[in-house]
Amino acid sequence: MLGNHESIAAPRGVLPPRFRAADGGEAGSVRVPLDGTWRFRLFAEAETGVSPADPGEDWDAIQVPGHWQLAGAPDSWPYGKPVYTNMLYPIPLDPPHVPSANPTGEYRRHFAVPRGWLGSGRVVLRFEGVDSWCEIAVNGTVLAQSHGSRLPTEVDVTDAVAHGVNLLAVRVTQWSAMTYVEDQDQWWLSGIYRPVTLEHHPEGGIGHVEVLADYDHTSGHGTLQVAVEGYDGRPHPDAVVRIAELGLETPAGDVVTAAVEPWSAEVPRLYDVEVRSSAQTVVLRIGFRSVSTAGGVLTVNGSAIKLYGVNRHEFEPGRGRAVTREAMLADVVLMKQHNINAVRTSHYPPHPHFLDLCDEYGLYVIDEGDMETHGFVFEDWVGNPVNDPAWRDVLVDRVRRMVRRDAHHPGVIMWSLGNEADRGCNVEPMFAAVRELDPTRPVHYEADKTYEFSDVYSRMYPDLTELQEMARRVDGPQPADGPLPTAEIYARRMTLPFLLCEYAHAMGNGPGGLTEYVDVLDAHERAAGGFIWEWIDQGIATRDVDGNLFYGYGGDFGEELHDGSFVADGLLFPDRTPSPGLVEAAAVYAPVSIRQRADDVLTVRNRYAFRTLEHVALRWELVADGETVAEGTTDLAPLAPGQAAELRAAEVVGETRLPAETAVWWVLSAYWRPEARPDWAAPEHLLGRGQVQLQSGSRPQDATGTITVLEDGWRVGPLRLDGAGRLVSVGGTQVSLARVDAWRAPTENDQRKTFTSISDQKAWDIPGLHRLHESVRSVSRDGDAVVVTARAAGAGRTLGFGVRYTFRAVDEKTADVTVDITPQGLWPGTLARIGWLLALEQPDAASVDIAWTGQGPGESYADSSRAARIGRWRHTVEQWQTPYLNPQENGARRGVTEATFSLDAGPLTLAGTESTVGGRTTDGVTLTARPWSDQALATARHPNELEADGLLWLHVDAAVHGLGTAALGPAPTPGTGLWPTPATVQLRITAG
Ligand code: IPT
Repeated sequence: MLGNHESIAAPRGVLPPRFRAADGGEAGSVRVPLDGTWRFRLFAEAETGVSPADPGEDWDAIQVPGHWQLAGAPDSWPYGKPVYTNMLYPIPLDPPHVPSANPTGEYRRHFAVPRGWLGSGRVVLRFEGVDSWCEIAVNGTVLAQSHGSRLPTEVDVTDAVAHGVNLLAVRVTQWSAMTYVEDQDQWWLSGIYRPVTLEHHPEGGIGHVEVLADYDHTSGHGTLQVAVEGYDGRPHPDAVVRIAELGLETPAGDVVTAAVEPWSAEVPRLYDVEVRSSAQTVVLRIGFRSVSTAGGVLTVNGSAIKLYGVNRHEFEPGRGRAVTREAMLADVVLMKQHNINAVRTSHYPPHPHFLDLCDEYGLYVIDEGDMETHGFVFEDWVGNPVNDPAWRDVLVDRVRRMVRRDAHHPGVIMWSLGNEADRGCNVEPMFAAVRELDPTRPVHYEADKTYEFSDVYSRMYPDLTELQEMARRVDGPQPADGPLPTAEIYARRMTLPFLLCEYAHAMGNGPGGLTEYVDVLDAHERAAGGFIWEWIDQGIATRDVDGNLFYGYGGDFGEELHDGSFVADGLLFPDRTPSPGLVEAAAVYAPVSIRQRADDVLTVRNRYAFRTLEHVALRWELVADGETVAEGTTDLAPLAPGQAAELRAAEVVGETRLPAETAVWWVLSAYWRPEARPDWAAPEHLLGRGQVQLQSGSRPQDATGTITVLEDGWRVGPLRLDGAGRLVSVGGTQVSLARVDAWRAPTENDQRKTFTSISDQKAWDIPGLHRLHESVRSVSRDGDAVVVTARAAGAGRTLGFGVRYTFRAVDEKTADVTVDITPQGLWPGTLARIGWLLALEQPDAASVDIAWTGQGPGESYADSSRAARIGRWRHTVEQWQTPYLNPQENGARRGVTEATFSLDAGPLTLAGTESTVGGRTTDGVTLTARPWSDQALATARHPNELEADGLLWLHVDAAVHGLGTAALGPAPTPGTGLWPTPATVQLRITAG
């Protein structure tokens, strides 16, 4: 009956798939964990020559669950190293064959069968996940061969075990025929990486439970039908179903109705359902809810919902996909804390405990099948298993196992057949199998562009124009992505709700443009929302030659083929520290939207689908010069879902007078009322925030101090210029470089060509912005000012900037500087920044303190600025650095009106700042400070390679280019990109 790891066959010797009750959900000791230390030996080929009867007494010890490649991480790599490829297969494309050199792990452990299990019912081994193919033997007899790395396997071992000690032997190959259908964008990691349990299936026990818990929003009634199977797969003859809380008790299979509270991600109301037979009791936590796509709108409980989602791979930097419960809980809590309400389990069913948490905390889930064949794209999909009948049973088996395992979870609102596997003859039977097992949930499949086998029209990474068209159902007669086979297919597609299963590629510094995307999704009923790609950077903890820890990506482990840092594209850093991108996502996804409507008006909108804003407290602040000078709470009518109210500053702040002559902002923040606040939310958890500037700061008095002519230059307040007009010192601090700048260390988004133009990096390379030189043309005295004119251009190039510096003294310690910059010539594209660059001599620049006023506290960019708010902040230069796994531009602070740096020579203050770009003047500048140059930042491959160079590098910019998501998606939109245009930076410098 058995084959081998190259067989294209569904698993053999295994039990039919069944549901998974949460831990503790099955009464009595029916599960014994077999996790812990096992014996292990790694072989070079699948035919290891080791008998399954060999107990491996003198082999190595290894921890199960775990991947063998990470057994010693981050310090040693005793069993090979991880390999990262995105679409590419790391083996020749030759299905079902794999290389003979095929790392294969032999696992051994002993186990005892608990007293009382033998002689009544069955004894079963359960594996939650083994990557990629395994052969399972007990006491020397091979019982099963299985695969489906992210799916469970159960084997009946009753007839093979005895009282006393039994030997379990598992052979696991890294490569198998199944590798061809598991080509997800992630690390190739092998082994028994999810838990293993020994279980008892008592005679007459509960084998499988199917829950139908529907909710009728018109009547407020729930309908419950719980179908129960015995372990033999047949309807259970005498199972009883009870919900104590509702006073319900009924034979299994019967339909009962009762007035209930519905489940939603907003209010995740669960009920305990007890399923009892004479032999066994199982408790499930269920939720009453309905899902529908009728009318082309995705609804839950009758209301249109928006999925403010993320794509989640399972990942821990030292453990790969062998994730702990703590990490699963951390993910769910972090999602809730960042206003995320949905998760696509990209691209496979997760550890089942994750779904228990989604039910409990309230997250909508698209549960995705374990199938991706992306690497066939390089062969124009020739040979794709999805279009080969030989693979049909394998692929149908996979979706059946997912649905059977997970269908009782209220959080799961949609099934997905898999990812990036194109179309073909096996899609229909997969779709039909899901539909047959569960007619209640919509099915998602993005990769077949006819969407014949999908209940939603799902897309990845379209640009805004296309998104707008799709959201409005006005795609032209033929869609942009190629003609569809028939008019009927096209017409049907138009009737489906629309969603973005991936968008806003969060690689490196980004995503930019989230607000623009979500505004379109919010504005159109057809749009069911979207899922940011992706949740967490999959950087693997490793060490450099000096023993410093860093997070490795593709290419750091000696792979012959790899896809570099494409694996580091999450909203969380590998250690689960939120990146600025996640902080921004929290602001954009906030359930209470607070946006500027007019100069002094904010609109508050309830974005919940079900809740009023009764649980929300609104707090206002008046912020003058960064300092909160008045604050209070304001009452708001409990807006119904979708409703909005306009608030005018004067009405909210009442009698409070605006302080004179300073910049004044009105900030409005929404928090949980204490009595309504759930456990996962901290008191300061923001449900929404908005701000408007009510008053501009007044310009500082004109500088009237005198300048001193020296033998070899000029003294202007604290500034020293040499005879050639170069700034050589500020107070007691030497200036190593001062010139205009227009470049940045390219982000990964900057590096990619967008769909329509050259990459930004290329647009900056052509004029040589990364090697600007400034040549002074004139130095002169103009009344009380020293005026220096210059031209800056890239070595080897002609394009450049006309520059005019005006220096004026205020007094001994203070001077005003105006830098006027005029791009000259015809430019190929954008600029990275436009402003003044200073490199100041300052040992240990990282620990310099910065006290500043502006939009903070974190970094922000023109198209990623919703999370920033006006305030007065304090950081070190080090804290201004964001350690993207692949170093690149980071750390910009916008709207900075004042900043004081604690230099060795005394405090240095930049104040009275103002920027003019394209004729428009605003308060403040964009400020960036680093202990290394942009060149060093661009050259480093990992943050641990960056070394302070004894200088404090300061960018004082009039503007900085937005971020966009061109690594996979559009570049910054015209409103947030920086195109060559005259700019002025104005600042007052005080030293001492
Ligand atoms: C898309 C994949 O679905 C996802 O797994 C990931 O690889 C992402 O790209 C890139 O980070 S597919 C792409 C061709 C649109």
